[in-house]
Amino acid sequence: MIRLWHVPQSRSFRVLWALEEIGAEHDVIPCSFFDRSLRDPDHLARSPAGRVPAVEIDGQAMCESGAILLYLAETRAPHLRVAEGAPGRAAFLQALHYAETLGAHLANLTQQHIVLREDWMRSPTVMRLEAKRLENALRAVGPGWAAGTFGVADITLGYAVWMARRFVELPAGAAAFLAACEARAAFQRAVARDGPAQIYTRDFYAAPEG
Ligand SMILES: N[C@@H](CCC(=O)N[C@@H](CS)C(=O)NCC(=O)O)C(=O)O
Repeated sequence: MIRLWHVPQSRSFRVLWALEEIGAEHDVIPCSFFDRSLRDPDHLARSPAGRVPAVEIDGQAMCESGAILLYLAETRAPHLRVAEGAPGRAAFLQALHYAETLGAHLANLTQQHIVLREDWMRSPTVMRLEAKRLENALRAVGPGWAAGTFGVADITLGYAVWMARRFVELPAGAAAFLAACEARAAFQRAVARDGPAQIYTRDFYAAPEG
């Protein structure tokens, strides 16, 4: 049995979506950023930084979403990854990790717009710069970008683009890529199971004029 500690809209959505794609039996343990449960010693034993996702899988704890997705593919769904030595492996790895380039800007924008609650704490310059850098990074993403066929790299990227639409107008290629992700039945099932919004309560967070 796989157990997933999950906060709606967070990176644990990547794992939720992957589990739906695979059809693997699992339990979801809903968590909150607001009740300090992620700082409990039990949770810190699973995730030393006190974050989500955390999983128990095959008798071990894991807490890095990219590693969890790759492990799930290797152990349960080889069609969702490109194997070592197979054609397309380099593009697959590139896409899997390019999601982190997008993720760095998303984390900064989330911190500026949402985590910092008072205007005096925020930097309009950082908000504009991060939105611009996110938009530029998104220009590399297009339909079938990851490896030609759908796999876990599309999940890491798809989640990032899904979040990015709250901060920037998506370039055409990224919008088409997201539309393909959103059309997947497994994505729709994961959205239905995600839970009430905890992070993003607005559809769009515009950068301040400057
Ligand atoms: N590299 C980790 C990052 C995990 C992470 O930062 N998760 C965020 C939610 S998206 C979190 O739990 N934040 C809570 C905190 O920082 O206290 C991954 O991809 O799984």
